Amino acid sequence: MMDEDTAMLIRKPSDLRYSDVTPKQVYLNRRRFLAAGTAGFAALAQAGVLNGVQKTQFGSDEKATPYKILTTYNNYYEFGTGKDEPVKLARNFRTSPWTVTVEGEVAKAKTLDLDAVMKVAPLEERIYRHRCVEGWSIVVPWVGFPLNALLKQVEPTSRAKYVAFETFYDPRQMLSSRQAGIQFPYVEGLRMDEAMHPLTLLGVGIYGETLPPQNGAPVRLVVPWKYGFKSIKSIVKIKLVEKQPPTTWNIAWGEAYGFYSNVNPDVDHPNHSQAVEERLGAGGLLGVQRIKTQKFNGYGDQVASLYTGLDLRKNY
Ligand SMILES: Nc1nc2c(c(=O)[nH]1)N[C@H]1C(S)=C(S)[C@@H](COP(=O)(O)O)O[C@H]1N2
Ligand SMILES: [Mo]
Repeated sequence: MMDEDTAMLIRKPSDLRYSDVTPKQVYLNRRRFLAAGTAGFAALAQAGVLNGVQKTQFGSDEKATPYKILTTYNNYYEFGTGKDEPVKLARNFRTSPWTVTVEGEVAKAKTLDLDAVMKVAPLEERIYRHRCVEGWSIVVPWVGFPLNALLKQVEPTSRAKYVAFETFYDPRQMLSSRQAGIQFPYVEGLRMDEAMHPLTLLGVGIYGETLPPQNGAPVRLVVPWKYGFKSIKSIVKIKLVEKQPPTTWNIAWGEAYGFYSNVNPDVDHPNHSQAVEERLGAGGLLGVQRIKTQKFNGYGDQVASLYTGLDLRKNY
């Protein structure tokens, strides 16, 4: 855990030069600032709200987990190893300016700023189940677009077999690897066909607003049929590669965290049964509901064919 000195380093004084899109908390702070008559930032009045989001039918029958739970119970080790820490320690995380570089086995490598990321494809709402390997689950109304829209833009070469992702890392704003117990920058990977699958999203918001820092602002991966740790937050680099890339949790504990990490109730984690899960906020006020975990987190009809002929016990 963190001592006070570390916390001081991480909590930078709030900086009012954020550009156009601003996480809700910053926006609200600024509103209070405005109300106090300190300075004029009227142009930022719409910050936080994402306009023109296409409502889809996707998952609309699911009951979304309340915003309060999604934004106060988080795994984001760069900002603390406790679920309640990221909301506090990521509060002043600087996510503007931001760029995402897409490179490697592509004909047209490019670096996009956040405005360009937002214009890759129309923003859609997708309500997805999310299952953490630790045994809790949530239902998230994401805003984002299929990752394949971005990958097609850079024109993958025939050698592109995997996609490697990397999270931003700044030791002045984040924990050290030693403090967190995992290697930074956080890295993840997908097989090319998984990355191109229409369910796989680049997420830029929840509940119609930009991502709060603790949820992986400004842009993160969302892979709903895999355990939560595959959905890497605050992405700065996407590299198309020939060989299966290393992944942070696999490096930390290989027997527990495989490359595939498809949700599978038949294959247990050494410390956690994967047969059941606790759905947060579904059992009344702050309560949880114990439910059976579904293979591929219930998305098997759409993704099982990706794994035909693959031993999912060996390739956990
Ligand atoms: N960079 C980074 N990405 C990360 C993590 C992390 O610690 N660092 N935690 C993962 C885990 S274990 C989960 S369950 C989800 C949690 O996402 P949420 O906080 O939006 O629910 O983020 C994933 N992405
Ligand atoms: Mo997780």
